[in-house]
Amino acid sequence: MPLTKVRNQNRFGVWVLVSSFVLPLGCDDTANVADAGGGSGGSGASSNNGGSNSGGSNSGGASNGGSNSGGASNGGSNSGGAGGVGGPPTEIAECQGHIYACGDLLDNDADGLLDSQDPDCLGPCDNTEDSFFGGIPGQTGPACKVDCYFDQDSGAGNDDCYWSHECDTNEIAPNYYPEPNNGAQCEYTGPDTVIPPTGKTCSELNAAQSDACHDYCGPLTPNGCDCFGCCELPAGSGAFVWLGSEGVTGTTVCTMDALDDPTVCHPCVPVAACFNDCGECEICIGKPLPGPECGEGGGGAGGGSAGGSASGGGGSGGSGQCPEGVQACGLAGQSPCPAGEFCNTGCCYAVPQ
Ligand SMILES: [Ca+2]
Ligand SMILES: [Ca+2]
Ligand SMILES: [Ca+2]
Ligand SMILES: [Ca+2]
Repeated sequence: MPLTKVRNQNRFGVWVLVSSFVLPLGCDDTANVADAGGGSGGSGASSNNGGSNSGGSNSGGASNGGSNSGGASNGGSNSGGAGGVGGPPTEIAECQGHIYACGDLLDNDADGLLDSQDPDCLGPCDNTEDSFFGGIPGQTGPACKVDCYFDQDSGAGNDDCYWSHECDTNEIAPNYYPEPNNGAQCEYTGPDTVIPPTGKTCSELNAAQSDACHDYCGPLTPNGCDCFGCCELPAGSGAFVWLGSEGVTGTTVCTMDALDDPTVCHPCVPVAACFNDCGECEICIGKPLPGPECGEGGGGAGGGSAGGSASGGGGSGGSGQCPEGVQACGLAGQSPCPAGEFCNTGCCYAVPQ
């Protein structure tokens, strides 16, 4: 699969990862969040407790859901949100049959943001709501080797994604990032190093991963990250850190507050072959939500949200928040993902099996 297709596929597959300063909401759904841009949203001036919501018709371009005539909203004071973070997920999101902190419908770190709403949650296979570290034992894999970071296991058998930090130019003395805890074991020795069991060089693996890797790990990979957990944080900064960072003694995890500290959030070089870039109108970690320039539908889709009988899943937004046919999620007024799917930086994708 060519890279372009992959990017398309993932283009908006995004966790609802928003920097804390644009997350003024508590757990109340929807929003009168008039900041942070976003579309002009549902025009549904509804009232609480059963007000009928006329819903937002997306005027911005081809919309999957089209104009939504809205449903009766039970609780949403959907004021026609001018963007802002959407309501909480309503379905448990499993990770290969397991339920972790970022898919359990609980606000585990009590910051008012639940699962995919929480900027520290990078998918249903993330077991920490208070850091970027996945927190699943063994998830970071054996020394040097990395497979799809956003699944539950530490092997490439299920995802066919192959990389080694021996290919990362940061793996040099004295720090050996992004795996300082393994010292010189993963030392970078040049782009022609062959990585078993692939028989391919670092250069080749950087240039191409298999279709199976793209198919499995692509929908799991948040905007701004490669499939091996090397992410631009915050989005737009040009700085990349490895989510699996554990410190030189294996005792620290990377958080939003520590992004500038390489001893905690270790630098990495993203793998081009499976990098999901952060598009201008996408939801990305640590970046303000898409603004009006992204189309009126930016935050608009779907009237009658918030537990109401949301008729119509809402348009996908004129901004092209998601690829055609993929439900948008995460912004004010957008419906939660259905059962069996999770909200990955703005789009609903099937949970990993
Ligand atoms: Ca949770
Ligand atoms: Ca939380
Ligand atoms: Ca996390
Ligand atoms: Ca795997």
